[in-house]
Amino acid sequence: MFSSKEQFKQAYLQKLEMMYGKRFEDTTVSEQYHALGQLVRETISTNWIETNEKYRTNKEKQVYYLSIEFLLGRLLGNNLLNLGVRDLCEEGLRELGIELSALEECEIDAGLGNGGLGRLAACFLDSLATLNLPGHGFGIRYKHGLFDQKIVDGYQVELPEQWLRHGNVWEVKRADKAVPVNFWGKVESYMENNRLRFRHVQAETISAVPYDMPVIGYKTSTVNMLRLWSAEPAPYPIHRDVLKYKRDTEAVSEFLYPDDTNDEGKILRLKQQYFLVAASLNSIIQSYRKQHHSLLDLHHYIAIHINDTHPVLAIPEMMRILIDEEGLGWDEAWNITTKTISYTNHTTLSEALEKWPVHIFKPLLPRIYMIVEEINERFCQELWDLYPDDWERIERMAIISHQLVKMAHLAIVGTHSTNGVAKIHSEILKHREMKDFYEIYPQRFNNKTNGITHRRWLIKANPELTQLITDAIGDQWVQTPSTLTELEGYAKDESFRKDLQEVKQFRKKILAKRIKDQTGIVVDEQSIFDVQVKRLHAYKRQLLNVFHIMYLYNRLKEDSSYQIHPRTFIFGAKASPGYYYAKKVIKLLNSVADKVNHDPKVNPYLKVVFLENYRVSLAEEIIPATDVSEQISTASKEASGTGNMKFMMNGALTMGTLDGANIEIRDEVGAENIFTFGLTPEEVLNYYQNGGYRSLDYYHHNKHIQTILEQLINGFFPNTGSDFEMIYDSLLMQNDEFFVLKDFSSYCAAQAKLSGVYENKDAWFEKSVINIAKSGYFSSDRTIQEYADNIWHLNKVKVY
Ligand code: 26Q
Repeated sequence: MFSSKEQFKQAYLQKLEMMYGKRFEDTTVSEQYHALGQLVRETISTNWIETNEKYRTNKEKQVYYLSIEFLLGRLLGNNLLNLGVRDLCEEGLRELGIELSALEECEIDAGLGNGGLGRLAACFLDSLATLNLPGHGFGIRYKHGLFDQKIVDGYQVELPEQWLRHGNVWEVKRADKAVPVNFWGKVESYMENNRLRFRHVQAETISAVPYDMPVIGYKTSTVNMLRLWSAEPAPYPIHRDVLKYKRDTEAVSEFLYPDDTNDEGKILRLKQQYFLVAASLNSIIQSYRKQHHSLLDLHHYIAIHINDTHPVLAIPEMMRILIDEEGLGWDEAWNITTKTISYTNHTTLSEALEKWPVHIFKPLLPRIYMIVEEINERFCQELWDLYPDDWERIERMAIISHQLVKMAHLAIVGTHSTNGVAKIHSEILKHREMKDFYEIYPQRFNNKTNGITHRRWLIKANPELTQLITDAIGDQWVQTPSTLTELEGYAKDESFRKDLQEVKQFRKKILAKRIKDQTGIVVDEQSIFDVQVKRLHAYKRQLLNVFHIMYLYNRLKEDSSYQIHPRTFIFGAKASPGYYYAKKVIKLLNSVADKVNHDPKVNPYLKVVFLENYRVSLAEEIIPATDVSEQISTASKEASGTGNMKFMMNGALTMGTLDGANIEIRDEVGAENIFTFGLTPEEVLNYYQNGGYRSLDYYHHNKHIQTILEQLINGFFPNTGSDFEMIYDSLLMQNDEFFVLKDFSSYCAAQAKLSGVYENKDAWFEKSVINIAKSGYFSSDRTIQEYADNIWHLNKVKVY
């Protein structure tokens, strides 16, 4: 890397002038950003090559993490941090009159994901490289990431995202490594050496072109790879309508699909999934073949992980390659495939489990469909042997039934490991959602509680807190985040708590400025910053949060002696464009904000802010400034949550239900250092199973609820017409599927308790210290080490 500041400055100036053919003084900030990015990428290329060489010559086992999403965010700041040259560059640039932060702001987030699942994939890449584990990501190079959100008159408007408009300095196109991917056509059978064989003919072939990005470990020479595939026309298209072919081809990697569980069965999405899988497997097996003679022990050298069911076609695709192209028999191929591939489940919401109609699947992927049918038939035969005559069970568990292909069933049957993402979630999988499968494959099921990279979410996002921690306990926690527990001793240290309070205050000031600049709203920096930022979903219950705000508003209005500690409620949330209900909740959030922010009577106590276009880079500003982290999903519905961990690590206290990883957070910090409320997962599941909840009762017996619900429809919010009728109906006519009314009182009580604690800063910051001290467990380094040890069986590889 750069040996000194002077050497860096010299290299940087040279790069800048060479790239743009003008004098440094005449370059724009954007050019300065691109030059720095390129310089960094070139500087690590030796390590990148060496890492690859090492893996290849030592025949190290490698894992390939297949994911339809990688929510990377910005890369410059993180890469400099991981290379250990951030400070040096910052100082060097400053001497040239350049602020590093201004260059960082030039970078557009790589927003190739919807939320948790995509961000988890990004954190995992960071941990793999940092732990010197041979692991690479495979994904799609969408031309447009998740839509940009604007709020107009309180309504969400979506604009196409354009992260590539100024190019991407971190990628290298490898046109020579393009691979073909086949769709449509038909399957022919033929005899060869007395064996029945199959080939896919008359297919439409498109080309998958890889763009590779380096994944740089923290203070290590390891540089792994993220390979993103772009769909391009094949070199010699034989087509009647070449223009249509080009358009259809490019459409495959044009857009990231927004997470929309109601909007099933889009053919282009299935095309994307197979495109990712076919391109990745082709490339993995090609490079394996260069080193090894036999495919029979492939699983000793390669692990393939599928991030949810989106890449589940890796199973039949691998079977196809082994059987049709390599000439293996079914049983040999099945043995290798199941021993190579493993699967993570991220949801138990049954409506979110992927199912593809046969009439879409079969014509698009005829050979793959045949293989899935064969897998299904063999599986059903096994079930028949185990449970003779139990038709009901076999129908329930089949991979294909009622003309639908059930992707989660294929994933469990075709892999050696199925894991959930938090303890409670893994238990629900075993004992409820996937109970039948657990009964026949108990050894396949396991838990890997999610984690987050403390490098981006603490060291980079919150340098002030990082310094404070290091001043107190030294810096070994940076390499070994579990040692953050040494901070526990400082919970009772008054001067440490004071310093922590100052850091929080400083970060709140920065966020307050951002809020002012973006929305014009002036917030009280002494108020409690109460934050809920995440995708908008009914089960995440942003609605419960809004109702609490309306409750406070109503009480302040009706009773002038009612006093509360001032609070600023901050929201960020994107709704899937077709998710009508979620969009109404966004409108409601903005209507409440309007009402509250313009009412002088409640204004000293309440402010509501909706920050538009929530994304990774905005999260990095919000999270360090947060006092209260809202994690209030209906118990049993949020598989894990990972935002909860980011907030905790930055000293926020959690207001949460006993759901997902909140439960493990409580177990770590102790019940006195978290605010919990509401139904337990067991209670929720029991209500679903046995009934017994009547939302109308809560409406009739609670006057606060009554007032709030009436306000939705009685003109209380000007110019909203019938906007909120759907919300009203979902609560009263459809019996409140997510128990908003049921949990309301318990939520308000927990919030009142929290307010009380905040009055006593000593008590509050004591809890805050404990939260930071116990957050080390939630580092993705711990999670990834568990995957490496128990699922992938990978060894660390030191490059130098
Ligand atoms: C489905 C159909 C059509 C188009 C898109 C989709 C789609 C896309 C993305 C469905 C789901 C997703 C993403 C799901 C997700 O982010 N799940 C979250 O994963 C986190 C990481 O494990 C958990 O912490 C969260 O609890 C879980 O909700």
